[in-house]
Amino acid sequence: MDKINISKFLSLVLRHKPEEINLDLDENGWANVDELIAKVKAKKIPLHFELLEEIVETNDKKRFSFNDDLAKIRANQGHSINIDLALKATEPPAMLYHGTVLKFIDSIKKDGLKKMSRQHVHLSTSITTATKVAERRGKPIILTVNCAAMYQDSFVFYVSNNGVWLTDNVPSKYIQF
Ligand code: HQG
Repeated sequence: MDKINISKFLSLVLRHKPEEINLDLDENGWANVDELIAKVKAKKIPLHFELLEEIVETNDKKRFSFNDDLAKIRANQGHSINIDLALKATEPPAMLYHGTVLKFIDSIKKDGLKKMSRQHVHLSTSITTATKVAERRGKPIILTVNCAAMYQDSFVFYVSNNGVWLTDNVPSKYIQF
């Protein structure tokens, strides 16, 4: 298994299915590094600490972080399991972007952006990033979110350690289609 595939497996166990390797995550999503390595190795995946460090550093989206003493690791965002990232509420930029595809547009016009299977709606600071997010699903459609108005109206925003903006939902009236 190469680095990319190991990284994908780490996304799976740190965001969605820790039970796949019987991994314990604390309420803030942290796993013990030694336990993670041992349990991944038990699946015949050749992980060791130096490789884990390399994956954390070189991951294209900086998906993972260590704590200060490198004893714990977690995914920065994107969880479907119920954990509390314990991020600080932060004032967002006036505009953020969300990349999606045509088949979802009617539903988004009606219900706004919903978190679907994840813990938050994910928003990007750049159109380029939003385009990449959308391209996973097809021809990109970029929605512009009026975060200044949302913030004015007391919606709460967070920014993950890797620069993804997170919020609970975005009603349609704040979205420019
Ligand atoms: C859509 C990846 C119908 C939404 C990416 C999206 C990102 C609705 C999909 C991160 C809807 C959810 C997150 C509504 C939203 N009706 N469809 N009311 N509201 N949707 O994957 O933002 O590689 O959960 O437009 O790059 O696509 O995993 O969210 O198409 O950063 O690190 O429902 O995941 O990062 O899909 O992607 P997702 P997302 P990683």
